[in-house]
Formats: sequence, C-alpha cells, structure tokens
Amino acid sequence: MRPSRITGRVATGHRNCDFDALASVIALTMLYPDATAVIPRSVNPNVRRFLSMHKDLLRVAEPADVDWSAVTHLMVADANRWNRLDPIIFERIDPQVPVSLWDHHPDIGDITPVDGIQETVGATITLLLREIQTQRKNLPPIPATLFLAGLYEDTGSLSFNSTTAEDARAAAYLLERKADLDIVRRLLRPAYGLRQKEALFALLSVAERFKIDGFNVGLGRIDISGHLENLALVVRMFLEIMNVDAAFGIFFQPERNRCMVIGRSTVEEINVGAIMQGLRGGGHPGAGSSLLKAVNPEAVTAMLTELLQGNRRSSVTVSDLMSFPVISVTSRTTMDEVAQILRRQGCTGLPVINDDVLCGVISRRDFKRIGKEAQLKAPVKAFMRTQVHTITPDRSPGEAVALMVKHDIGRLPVVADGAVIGIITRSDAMLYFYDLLPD
Ligand SMILES: [Mn+2]
Repeated sequence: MRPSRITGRVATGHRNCDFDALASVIALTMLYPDATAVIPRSVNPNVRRFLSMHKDLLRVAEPADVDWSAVTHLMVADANRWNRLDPIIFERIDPQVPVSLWDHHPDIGDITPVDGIQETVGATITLLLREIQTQRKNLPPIPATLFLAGLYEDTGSLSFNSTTAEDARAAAYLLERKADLDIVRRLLRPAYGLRQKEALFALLSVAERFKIDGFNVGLGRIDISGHLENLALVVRMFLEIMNVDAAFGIFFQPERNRCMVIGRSTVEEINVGAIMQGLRGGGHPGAGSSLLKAVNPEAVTAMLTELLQGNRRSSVTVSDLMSFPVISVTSRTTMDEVAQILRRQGCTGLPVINDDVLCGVISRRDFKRIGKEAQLKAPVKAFMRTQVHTITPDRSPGEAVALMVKHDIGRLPVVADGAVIGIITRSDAMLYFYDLLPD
C-alpha cells in the first residue's frame, strides 16, 4: 500500500546531499517534530550508504512522496539557492509558502526566507545545534554521531580556515552526547576505489626516494587514461606509505597530452605551493598542484626535481617579516642602560654592534647572571653571548623558526653583506604561520 502523501511542514537540504545537509535536515525535524525530512534524490555515495544502513532509524522521505501543493512551510538547510534543491521542489511548490532558511554559506542566494539563521560558520549543523542546545532537546548518540560527521566533513575535522570557535564547541557538545568517532571516521572514509588503488600501486612501483636538506621526498610518474578522480588522495596515501616528508605525483594523460602534478608536504621547509608556482600552478605550503598542457612528461619531472633541489624558498621571506631599523647597543653600553632600553622598547633582547660589526646578543635572561647590584654598572661585554646565530633575508620563516628552536633563542639578527639589516623574532615568524600578517 502506498503511504499517504506528505503534507504540511517539510525540511530539506541541497542536492548531492552531504552529511552536513543530512544532519541539518534531521536536526530540523528534532526542532520541529511535525516536520518531515525530505532528502533529494541525488546524495553523495557516503551519505547513500549511511541512509541505507539507518533506514529504520531515520524517518526520511523522497521529494516524490510529498504532495507539494499541500506543503505549508518549507525549511531549507545548507543551501541558499533554489537550484541547489531537488528540481521537483521549485517546480511544484506554491511560491507563497513561507520558507525558513538555515545556512552557513557566505554568498547571498535567491531564497528569501521568513526566518532561520544565515551565518558564516564551518557547518550548517553548528547553527542548528545552537537551537537544539537552547531548547534543551534530547540528543541520542546516533543523531549526535551523524551531526558530528556533518560538522567534521564541512570543517575538515575542525581544521579548515572556515572553522569557528562555535564549531569547535558544537563538536565538544556532540562528543558529550556520545557521538561515536569510530563511526564518524568510517562514514567519512574517502572515495578510494579500484582505479585509485591501481594508480597508487603504479606510483609506488616506480617511486623514487631522495633526500633534500635531510628531508625525505618521494616522487613518482605514471601514465593514466581517462578521467581519474581524487588523485590528491592517491598522493596523500603515497606519502603515507612511502613514509616521506613530502611526496609528488606526476600523472601524464597521453591522449589529452597533459600532465597533472600534485604535491603534498608535511614540513615547512618543502613548500609545495612555491614549487608549484614554478610549474605555473599553485597551492599552499602543504598542498598544491599544477596542470600542464602540451608538455613532455620527462621535462616536467626534470623541472620538478630541479625546483625541489634549488628553489624551495617560500614566497614570504625573512625580509618581509623582520623589524628594522635595528635597535642595538655597543659592547660598552652598561647593563643598566640595556635594561632601560628593553623596558622602553618592550623587547626581550638586543644585538650588540660595534662599528657595524655584530659581536653579540644581550637578552633579558642574561640578567639572571647578574649577582650584585653593582654589576648593573658593568658593560654589556661581560654578559652578552658572543656566539650569535644569524639568518639572511632571503630565507623562509620556517627556516628562521627552525634555527630559533634549535638554538633556543627568541630572535635572529638578519645579516646581509656583513651588516645587520634587521631582526626577526620568534613572534614575527609565528605571526606568519598563524596567518596574522598585515596585508
Ligand atoms: Mn554545509
């Protein structure tokens, strides 16, 4: 017997339904118990698997089960455009029906809601969890697990730049509600199919491994035919199986005469984005790619190798981060005066320069070696450290940090042609890593 057609209040999400959309729609039915969850016909493979496993637990309907002329309230989650919804909805729904919208996308869509929440956060489910917590709704472990899958999928497990503090608090709340991380991981398992496996095995069988500045790099080149998705995943697995610090895959498609180069790096010293720029591509320090047309794959391999050996500089260098002019003292300056300068300038150390020649560094912690008050009248020379580590302005922030960590120091004088032209502190370099650079 055909079930009676759905009417009244309906909640739905975008086509190619992902976990965030599904979670948000289910959350809406918890907030509005009279609402029916309507899942678009197109759903991504992971969500499809989840739905078939949880059919008996989740009440979800398809757009065809709904009597759209008798829908009185449409609730939309995780989409702000009509064309992102199942086409049946726009075709059949009465344009007068009020629409509520919960969405985290930053752009402005063409759905005009009467209420809901539109805010740029990591995942739509975060916005709905705000309501669920306010209304003190009961949240059993299964929906909590689904919600966490949605939150992690859209925020890269809270690692994407779009992640907000509220997303992290939402994750904490879901873990308190016994969301199961084993299941979340399984649900979000990447699309690794037979063809990706073949590509990975081929890459591993031709892989070369070499050392650059003490870091292990894996490189492989294979031919591929036809369309092959998710090569980035193949390269990531290649990196993990080779157990290297950085990995590069060159995928040549003879029939289209083009080369896809994909790189992944786990160390700052090997900047994939900068290397890919050398191949007319781009990316971030940790990940990048380039698509080269009408090239000889041998030449691409040679070029990449050369870039790896020679041009590993990140696009931002120490000269972009250093402070100048340099506040310095001479070896004859008294410790008393140094203390005053440090206090006045709000810094923790100073280079000691005599006649343009760097001869030491004096820092706040050297004051610990002062035993008697009288020693404050002594010159810096008696307390400065003469073994000075410096850096040149063309080095990367990563190299600066590595040097400072290695020698347990907070600053490095920047030296060019024998003269101190600036100073870089650990916090200067950290500002860069945390992306807090002034534009
Ligand atoms: Mn989303």
